[in-house]
Amino acid sequence: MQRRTILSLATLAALPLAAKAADPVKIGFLVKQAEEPWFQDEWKFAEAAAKDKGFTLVKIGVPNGEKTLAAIDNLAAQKAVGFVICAPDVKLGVAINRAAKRHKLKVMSVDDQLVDGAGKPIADIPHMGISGYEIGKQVGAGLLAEIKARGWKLEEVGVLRVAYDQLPTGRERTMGAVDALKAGGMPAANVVDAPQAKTDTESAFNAANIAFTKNAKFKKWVAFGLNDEAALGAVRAGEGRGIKADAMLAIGIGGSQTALNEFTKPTATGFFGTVLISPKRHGYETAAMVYDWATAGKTPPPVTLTSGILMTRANQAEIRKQMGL
Ligand code: FCA
Repeated sequence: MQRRTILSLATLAALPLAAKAADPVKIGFLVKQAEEPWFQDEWKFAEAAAKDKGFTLVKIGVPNGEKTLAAIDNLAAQKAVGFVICAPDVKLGVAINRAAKRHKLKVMSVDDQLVDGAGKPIADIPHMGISGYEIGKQVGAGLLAEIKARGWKLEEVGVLRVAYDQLPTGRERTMGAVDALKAGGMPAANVVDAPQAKTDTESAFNAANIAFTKNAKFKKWVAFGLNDEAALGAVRAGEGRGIKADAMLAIGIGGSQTALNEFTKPTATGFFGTVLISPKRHGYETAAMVYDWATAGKTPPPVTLTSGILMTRANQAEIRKQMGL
C-alpha cells in the first residue's frame, strides 16, 4: 500500500515535466500582407525551417498596428519564444520592440527594417532585407538594355516611378532605378512619380492611371515600383489606356507568383521582367535564426542584405532553378 502511494505520487510529479519537455518550441512569423505571393512564399520556406529544426511556426497576418500588437500578445500567451516580422508600418518599431521585450520574446525583422521615432533603424532588432538600391539599379539597367533593344529614343520615353516613399526600402529601390536610368542618359524631366497608398496592385493601378492622364505627351513608357505588384498595376493601367506591350516596359522586384502569372500568359504583356529576390533566404533563414537565438543564445547578425537577379519571360525557369525555387 505504502509503496503504491509513493509510486503514483512520483508518476504524478513527473507528468507535468514530461508534458513540458514534449511541447514544441513556437516561433511566430508576422507579415503585413498575407495575401501577397511574396509573403506566402516566405511562410512556405519558414515552414521548411520549422520542419528541419523541429519547431512550430505560428503564421499571423498583421495588416495594421492594432493587429500587430495583438498578435505579439497572442504569441506570448501561446508561450512562443520569438518572432520574425514584416510590419505594416516600419514606424511601429518602438512599440513592437517594447512589446517583445515585455514578453521576453526575441524579435527579428524581415524585408522592412523597423525604425525609431527619428526614422533611424532600431539597432537591437536584427534584420534581413534586400539590397534595395542595388536591386533598383538592376531594374534601371534592365530597362535601359531593353529600351536600346527596341530602338526607342530616350527623350520620347516617360519613366513611371510608382512610389511608396514612406518605406525606406521602397524609396531606395525606386531611386536606384531612377539613378541607373539617368546615368544611362534618360532626361531627369521624363521621370514621373506616382505615389501609391498601399503596396498592392490596385493602389499602383490607381496611382499609374492618374500619372498617365497628367502626362499624355508620352506615348512610350517604362515603369517600376518597389515590388512586382507595383509594376503590374502600372502595366494594367497602361493597357486600359491603349499603352500596350509594344509601348510599355515594366520591370518588377520579387519574382513570385505575381510575375510568373504574367510570364506564362500566351502573349507577352508590358510586364517585361522582374528582379528575382529570395523568399527562401528571407523565410527559412530568419525563422531559423530566431530559433537558434531563443534556444541556443546565438544572436543573429545585425543586418543581412540579400541580392537579386534579373529574370524575364525568356530565362525564368532556368533562373528560378538556380535560386533553388
Ligand atoms: C517589401 C515589399 C514586398 C516585398 C518585400 C521584400 O515588404 O512590400 O512586396 O518586396 O519588401
